[in-house]
Amino acid sequence: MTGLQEMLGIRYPIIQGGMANIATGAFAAACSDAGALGLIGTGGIREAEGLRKEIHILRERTDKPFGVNLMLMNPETDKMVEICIEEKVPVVTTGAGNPGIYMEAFKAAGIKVIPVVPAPILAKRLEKLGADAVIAEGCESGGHIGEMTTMTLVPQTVDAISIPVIAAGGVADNRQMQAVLTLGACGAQIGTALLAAEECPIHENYKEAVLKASGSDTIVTGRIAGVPVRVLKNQMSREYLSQEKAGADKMELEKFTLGSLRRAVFDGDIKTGSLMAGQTCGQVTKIRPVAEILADICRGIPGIS
Ligand code: TUI
Repeated sequence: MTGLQEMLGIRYPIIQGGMANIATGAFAAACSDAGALGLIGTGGIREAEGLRKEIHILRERTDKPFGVNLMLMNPETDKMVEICIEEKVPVVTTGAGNPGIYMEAFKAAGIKVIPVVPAPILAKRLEKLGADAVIAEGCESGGHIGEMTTMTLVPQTVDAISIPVIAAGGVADNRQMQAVLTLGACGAQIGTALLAAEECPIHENYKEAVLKASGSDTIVTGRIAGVPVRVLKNQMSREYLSQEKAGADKMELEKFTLGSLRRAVFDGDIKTGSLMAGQTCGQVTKIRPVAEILADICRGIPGIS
């Protein structure tokens, strides 16, 4: 046991990434059932009540612990916080911003709060505000990322705070799991490796693209003009980068990417869609059930039954 299993009531020290548009109630239920902490991702939910629906779907399918990942750039976040409290969600993780203003409300409701942090300084601030743990996410991850790598971020965050640290970014197999435990993490958050899960609800074309990709097939868009996001190289991301380099402003680029994640996830448009994926895509080579992926990552780790 690493302590994370006890803290969250789960079999494996693994949290499923709260991937926007992908981490539905049904997928989170499959991950919780298989022994991880499943998360419902709010990044793609347009109206707050949609979150309540996903929570109900999850609860119909499993009675295992789960959480909600609040993507803080979502304009519906205030309402979603209320819904998490009303629905007595056991764990909330946050991403893409500082959840400081919500901490008191979560604590008062007895909800465990685990913010995703891209830097040790933010981990320190959130520890003071009562975070129960943090997820230190390195820039190997897919989607919105910070500057630091997992290799540097995890040990520096472990040294900076006394609450548990969960590693994210670059963990997709047993060696990487052992490595982040060595760096002082008590577990890992897994996103990219779960894109290839049988139960993962993304379009077949997206899955195929992840299976085919090598570790050097991702790029980061938005470093100059917007929000840094790691995606697979394709027509869309190459075009974005060249427009960005040519000096396009944030508004123009936003127009260009509008709806692109949904196009990838739902329509399987692998040319003009945003296929978010981390650098571990180079290790993901077959479609397997979630239970098998988790068991493989955790094989041989002490205290796992
Ligand atoms: O949030 C993520 N990954 C995401 S969110 C997302 S949806 C999206 N779609 C289009 C454009 C942008 C996002 C896809 N992937 N990971 C957690 C994460 N949080 N990464 C970085 C951060 C972060 C950044 C700044 C957390 C806190 C933060 O704080 C700044 C501050 O206010 O101190």
